[in-house]
Amino acid sequence: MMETNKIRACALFMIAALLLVVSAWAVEKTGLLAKWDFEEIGLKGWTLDAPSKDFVFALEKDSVHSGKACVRMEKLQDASSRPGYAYANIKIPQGSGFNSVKMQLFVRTKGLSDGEAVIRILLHREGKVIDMIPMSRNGKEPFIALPASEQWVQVKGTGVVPRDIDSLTVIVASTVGKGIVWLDDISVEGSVEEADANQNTDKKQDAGK
Ligand SMILES: [Ca+2]
Repeated sequence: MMETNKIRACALFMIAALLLVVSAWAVEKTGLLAKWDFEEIGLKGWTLDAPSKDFVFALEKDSVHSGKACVRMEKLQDASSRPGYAYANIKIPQGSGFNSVKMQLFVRTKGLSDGEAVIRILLHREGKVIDMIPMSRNGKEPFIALPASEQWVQVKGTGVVPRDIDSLTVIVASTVGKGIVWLDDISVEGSVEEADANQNTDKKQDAGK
């Protein structure tokens, strides 16, 4: 009887150990690629590309979401063929195998309607832009539309990316309208998601039929 109990205990231990190994193996591989809270680092990493002074991208110390600073993007004129944008490059660690990118940020706006300011993410391979990531909720539009809100709101976007990309460019732009966007606590995370990647591929194939 004693021996049977020992065998049972041993079998249970082995099953528990096996489950632990399987669950560890199934855990997603994730990594933070970039984070901007605009505190000590300020606007380091961001570049403004605007043909006139009608487009502003600057640090703001009032009404922040976190700490003592956020960023203010302001479009002073409605009519402009090329208003401008601000961008930041992010390197993807070699061999990470990331096939999904998640972006989170906090935003508030003044004077702009839903979607008049957007965030786009460009994919690069060997120094060349190869695509934009569809980041919207339905996985089709190649941007995150920023909502009109005078209070801070969290915005999230997730997109599938090829495993062999080497960098991303995050672009903040205002398409139409005249107004202000404040951004804070922007983070970009890469992950390896087997199931999701397959589902999204299926969706794309369905959409193409
Ligand atoms: Ca902050």
